[in-house]
Amino acid sequence: MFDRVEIVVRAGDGGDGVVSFRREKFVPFGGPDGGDGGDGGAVIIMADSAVTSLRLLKHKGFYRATGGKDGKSKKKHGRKGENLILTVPVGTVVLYKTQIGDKALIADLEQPGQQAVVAKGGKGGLGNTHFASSTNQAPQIAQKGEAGEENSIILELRLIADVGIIGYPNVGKSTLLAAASAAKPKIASYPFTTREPILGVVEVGQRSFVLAEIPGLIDGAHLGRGLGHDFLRHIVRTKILVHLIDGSSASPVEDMVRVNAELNLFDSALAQKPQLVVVNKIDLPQVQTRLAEIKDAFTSVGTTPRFISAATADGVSELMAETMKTLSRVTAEAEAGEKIPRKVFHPQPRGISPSVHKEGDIFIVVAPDLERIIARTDVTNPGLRRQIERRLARLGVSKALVKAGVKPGDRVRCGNLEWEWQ
Ligand SMILES: Nc1nc2c(ncn2[C@@H]2O[C@H](COP(=O)(O)OP(=O)(O)O)[C@@H](O)[C@H]2O)c(=O)[nH]1
Ligand SMILES: [Mg+2]
Repeated sequence: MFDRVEIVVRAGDGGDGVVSFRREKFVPFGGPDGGDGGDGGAVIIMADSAVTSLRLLKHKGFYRATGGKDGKSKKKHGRKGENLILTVPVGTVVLYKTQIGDKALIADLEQPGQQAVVAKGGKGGLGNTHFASSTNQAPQIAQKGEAGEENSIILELRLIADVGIIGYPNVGKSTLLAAASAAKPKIASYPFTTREPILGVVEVGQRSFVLAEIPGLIDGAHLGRGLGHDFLRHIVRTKILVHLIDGSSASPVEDMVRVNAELNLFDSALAQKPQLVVVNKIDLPQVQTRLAEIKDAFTSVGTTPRFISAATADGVSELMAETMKTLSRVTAEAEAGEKIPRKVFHPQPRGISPSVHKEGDIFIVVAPDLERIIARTDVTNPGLRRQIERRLARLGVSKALVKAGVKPGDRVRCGNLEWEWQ
């Protein structure tokens, strides 16, 4: 199953510290120079919104991070082991499996990028340099690296439905869910008063979505017979609905209209969700003979139905492929719609922006920031002069001067700098 996997994770061992002594020409007894071992890599579980299921992890699989390398002589430290990062869908719950079969929660990865360390890397051992003392100048001891942690963990994906199946009782919602996913809903005898929708993961190629049967909604559900909080959470989250209709019903179109009216009474937001209208039970002979008639009836109310048999799975995979496509489109549209135009803050130049005015024949540039710079500059230095001129251009002073009517040969002043305009 892809919504729950159990794996064993093992962090890398720390590298060993080393016993070694300096060897130098003409120095008969060098001091200790054994380097430390590197720390072992950790195993980290990280939520990633690009990952949609746990199926890339192997059930009962073994995942390990690399160990640290041993230290070397000349005080060289061993290289650290690399962390192993396993990416999982957002909404994954991480649990420890303890010896007595208990499960302890490690983390609930609800945000993209959220991480949980599930096995800590072993610390690298210290080299013999750390053990030198006044009484022991040639220590023959170094630490071994620590072993990396090993844990059995369980990853569970808390599913939230993307697609809901709606329709009257007995139209085949449970049957469709079972045909399209690995979920095992009760068929026919399923109590309509359920407070939790039955969920299944539907895989279409490399992608997947969560499909939920929404029972109990119709049949006066809008009258407020207590639906659980979980239930509501799921139906609010669904992005599209598969509206299932029994082909053997006296009037399939009327069924659709009624269910939609009921839906609207229950929650108008739910009624606004895009629907794929699906006529079920086409394996029945009495439905077979009416296919064209049913199709025409739907066409006359502006709807194009799909035809399936949930019982024989005829048309189910095609329907799921279309559902996946519609879901992707609706999701993309919703995301585009959420992009509220952000207020753009244009960076403002610090201080007061420069202004230009004329005093007699001289154009005066008032630019406090620039004046401060000019005051400290040797304005007779042509290199610095050019720099200041470039700065004036950048600050828009040159433009302002032109606008003020400056002509080549006019005098321009800024602070204690006066020059001829060119
Ligand atoms: N012949 C036929 N029977 C179906 C089909 N789908 C569902 N059924 C039957 O219709 C009854 C109600 O099905 P169920 O899935 O429980 O309907 P739900 O109430 O909408 O969940 C059961 O007896 C199913 O076996 C179908 O495609 N063809
Ligand atoms: Mg059912």
